[in-house]
Amino acid sequence: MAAWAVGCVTAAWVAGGMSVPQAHAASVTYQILTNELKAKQDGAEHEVYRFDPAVYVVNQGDDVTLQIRGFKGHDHPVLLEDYNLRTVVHRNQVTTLHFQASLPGFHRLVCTEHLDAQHEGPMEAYLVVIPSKS
Ligand SMILES: [Cu+2]
Repeated sequence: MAAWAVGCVTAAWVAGGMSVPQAHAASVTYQILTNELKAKQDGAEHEVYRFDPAVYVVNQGDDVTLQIRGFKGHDHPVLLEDYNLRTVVHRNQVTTLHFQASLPGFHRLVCTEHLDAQHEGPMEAYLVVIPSKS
């Protein structure tokens, strides 16, 4: 039930974002935390790092700022694939990725140190750039 409710909220939010007029580029800022989840499995403690939130929807041409606060973990080297933007997020610091959303489509933001389950990940997020109508 909880997962269903979250899915509905996300879907409604994404649908709402797609109805935003696209005549003018906007400045969009997302505030993001590096988060950590822990669970016991088979008697052992496991950790996974995450971006929170992890979905960023913008319109093509928007001026986008991702402010990533290092909250859990030490250093997180991050890469916004396709845009080829890299930086390192440090604990207790806010690191900014600033760019124009020129490439439409679906793009991953990954931490290159926590890429998969073997490396306390996957620590990845998703930038969705809605194509302009022109
Ligand atoms: Cu990381």
